[in-house]
Amino acid sequence: MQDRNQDAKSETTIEGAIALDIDPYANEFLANPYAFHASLRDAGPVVYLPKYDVVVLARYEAVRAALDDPATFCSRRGVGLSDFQLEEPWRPPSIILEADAPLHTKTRKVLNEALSRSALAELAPRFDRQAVELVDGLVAKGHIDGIKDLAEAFPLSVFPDAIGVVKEGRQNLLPYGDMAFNAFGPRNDLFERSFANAQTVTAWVVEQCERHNLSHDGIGASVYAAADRGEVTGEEAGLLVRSLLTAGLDTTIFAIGAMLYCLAQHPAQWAKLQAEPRLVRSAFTEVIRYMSPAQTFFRTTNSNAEVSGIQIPEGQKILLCLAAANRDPRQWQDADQFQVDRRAVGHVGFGYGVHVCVGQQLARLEGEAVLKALISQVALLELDGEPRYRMNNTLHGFDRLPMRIS
Ligand code: 4IA
Repeated sequence: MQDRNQDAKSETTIEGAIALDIDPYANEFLANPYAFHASLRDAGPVVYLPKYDVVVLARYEAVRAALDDPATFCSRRGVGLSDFQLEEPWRPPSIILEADAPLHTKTRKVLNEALSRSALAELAPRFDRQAVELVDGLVAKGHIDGIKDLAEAFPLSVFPDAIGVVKEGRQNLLPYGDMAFNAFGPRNDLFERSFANAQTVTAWVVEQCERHNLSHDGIGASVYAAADRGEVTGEEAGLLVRSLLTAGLDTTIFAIGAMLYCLAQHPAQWAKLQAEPRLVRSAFTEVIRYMSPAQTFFRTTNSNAEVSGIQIPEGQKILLCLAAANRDPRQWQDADQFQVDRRAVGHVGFGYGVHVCVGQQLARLEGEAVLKALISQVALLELDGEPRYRMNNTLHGFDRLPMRIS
């Protein structure tokens, strides 16, 4: 299997696609992707990367069209570089992310329900209160690490409780997310290093997904309630809770980190928000467009396909560069400018189509709670040291954000 894959690699070219010698998993790219994104977009609508045997779509229209055609661009062969039809995945596949209809339709309905706006409404007051409390404490400190002290601290203080996860062992959640998001890329150093404690971390997460380990009133319990109604099996409910724990924490941490960075780097935008707090919603949307936490996802062609007149064979891995699409000047005016009052709706930072982020209302609730607390409690927000990127094969954002806050 491995060898056949290698042979295929050396022989494959996509006629009409521009081949580029760019490595989207090199440190330079991951740390500072934007110039590379422009090269990918400008080379043509369909780019081919021989190094990984992947087709890249980086223009907004092309990315959105692929996401809108899940029958052709399928998810069940994995949404990372690895083709589950050729290689064994690192864990049993997600039954929502790495699934197509009809399985996906069934599981999506369950999480849609568990994460619906009405299901989340009762969490909002607690999120708002916790955010104000946390931010007040940080203002008292004056100097903070925006990542540790806020971007991580806030989601960790609300999300595991909202799902209903036990307190002991929660330190496993972030390493698990790091593994999962690295595993969508190649087996490079980042991947290998994040898997150092894979056994322990994975075993803990899997165990916390069992019904008896979850609180009775959390989102996890409502997923199991769907199993009681016969919508999924108990085993499937456990896998869906695993999806929540995989997808729900690193993403919001990176988003809040990006938000802090954007506000600190754009004082006029921060001032505009302070003057017009009703902009919190569009501001958070703009953060996701401008600095998309999940930069890339793959699809696999389920049949021979055509994109912009270029023939793509069945079984081809397609790298969708969401972050590049979100700054495509063909779609966005002043695409590289961060504007809190922009109509950024339509960005693909949460994906698009049937797989669009099922947890985005929860993510927004968290992001907006933090932003509202900043607006009401903070006057000055600025960097006072070098930010450091947190390197990951899929997520882009910060590891350290020294800030002054008062
Ligand atoms: C899952 C796209 C990303 C946020 C994501 C990661 C993992 C899962 C879903 C979504 O495990 O189902």
